[in-house]
This record gives sequence, structure tokens and C-alpha cells, in this order.
Amino acid sequence: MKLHCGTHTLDLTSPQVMGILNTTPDSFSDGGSYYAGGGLDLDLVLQRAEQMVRDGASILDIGGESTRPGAEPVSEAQELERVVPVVEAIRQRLDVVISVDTSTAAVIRESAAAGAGLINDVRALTRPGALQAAATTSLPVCLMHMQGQPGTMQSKPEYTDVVAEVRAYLDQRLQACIDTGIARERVIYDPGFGFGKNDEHNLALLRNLPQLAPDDIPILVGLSRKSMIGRLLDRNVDQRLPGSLALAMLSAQRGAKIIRVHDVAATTDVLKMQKLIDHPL
Ligand code: 9MG
Repeated sequence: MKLHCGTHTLDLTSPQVMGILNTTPDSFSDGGSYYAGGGLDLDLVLQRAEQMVRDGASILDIGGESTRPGAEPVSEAQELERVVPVVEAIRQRLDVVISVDTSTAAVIRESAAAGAGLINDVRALTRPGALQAAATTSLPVCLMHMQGQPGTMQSKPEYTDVVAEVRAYLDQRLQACIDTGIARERVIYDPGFGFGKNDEHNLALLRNLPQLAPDDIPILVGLSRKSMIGRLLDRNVDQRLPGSLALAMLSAQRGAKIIRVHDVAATTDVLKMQKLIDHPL
């Protein structure tokens, strides 16, 4: 399975590591890491980006809007300011697929023009103009499932059959993409762990990961350092590496093709070991 991301092609025969690069002041795990003297420090962002590529990331996911409950809403202008210069700087320096974590049409268009290779939308291209903006790029799109809105999604998520409902939603968003001119080959599914789901829902989704997408559509998972790990293992956010690595490996074993993580080096090692077991030397 290959994914054409602008100037790069990813081979999804084995799972790829997507490194998280939040350029927000307030993300739940790494927010504010690149702010110095009141503004975003591009050199700090680039140092981190270079490190993640050295550690094994083939994709970097740049996000300018935090989806953490209680996060400040971000204007289109602010999001553009946080994302586009980072896309340009990384494109000039590094050989890596640049993913942009956005739901905003203008950010989709301008990031693609600046050299992004993938659009990652936690709102599955439901905001006004997002489907059309994504269609005008030739880039792959990651459609994520979320129940509710980031501010309130965790208050009381409810499903009759979480696996069937998440799959039905993603299939419906795939059809909306196809109807707008986004080819099926450009689409990635993501169950959206922790986005309007309790621990039982998250565990059911992971257990049944292969049922969440047709065989020809790659699945992306984001479980790294998430609060589910904190609750299930009683761990603070800086103590969630072992739980995150276990979930990365379990996802890969269940067919995930892209694993979105904070800890690139450790995840790359785990996935290499798994590959050695599946494909002996
Ligand atoms: C931006 N973001 C935060 N968590 C995520 C997840 O689980 N999947 C995707 N695609 N994006 C995410």
C-alpha cells in the first residue's frame, strides 16, 4: 500500500511513525514548548523536527490549534501564523512528509501551497469549505471520528455499538470526499481515540481496529500519552511512555499504518522489533 503525499511517497507496508509537533501555547502534553520571548521560536521548532526525523519519523504533524478540552479558540489568522511558516521552514530543511493538523479551509489551502504533504483533520472535513479546499490540493486526508466538540466531548459520550458507529461515520465522510472529488486512494481513517469516547469505547475500538476500515484504506491511530493511559495505569502525562509504546505496538499488530506519537525514537524501536518478528532477517 502506497500513499502519495505531494513530493513524497510513503510505503505503508510497514507502519510509519508520525511525530507530533504542536505549535500551540496550550496543547495537553507539549504545549508552549517552542515559545520564547512571547512568540513562536522557529529555531526551536526546527531543532525538534530534525530530532524527530533522525529518530525515525517519516511524517511530522504540525498543529496550530489545541483540541484539549478548555483550550482557547484560535482564529484563522492565528492558525495560519502558527502553521504556514513552520511548514515552509521544514520543507526547506528536511526530507519528511509534512502533515498539517487543521480543520480550517484557508489553512488547508495555504499549507498545501507551502509544501504540506498530508491534511490531518480531527473534524473530518466538516467545517465550511474544508472538503472543497482539500479537494483542490492533491494531498491525502486523514478523516478522524469525534463525537461532540472538543470543549464538551468527554462529558458523557454514548454509543449503542461504538465500533459500528465509528465505522459508519468514517464511511459516510469517505463518501462526502468522493462526492467532492477527493479520490478514495487519498483517504485515511482514524477512530479518534479519546475524542468523545470513554475508556471502554477506546478499548473496544483498539480491540476491533481491523473492522474500522475497508482493507484498502489505511488507519492512523493517535494514542500517545492520552488520558486513557493516565486513568487505566494511574500515570501522570510524563509517566505514560510504557503505556503509549504498548498501545503503539498493539495498534500496529492490528493493522494500523500510521502511528501518531510524541516519543518517536522509542516508538520506532518498538515497531522495528515487531517488524523483525513478522519478517525475520
Ligand atoms: C491532532 N490530534 C490529536 N489527537 C489525534 C488523533 O488521535 N488522531 C489524529 N488524526 N489527530 C489527532
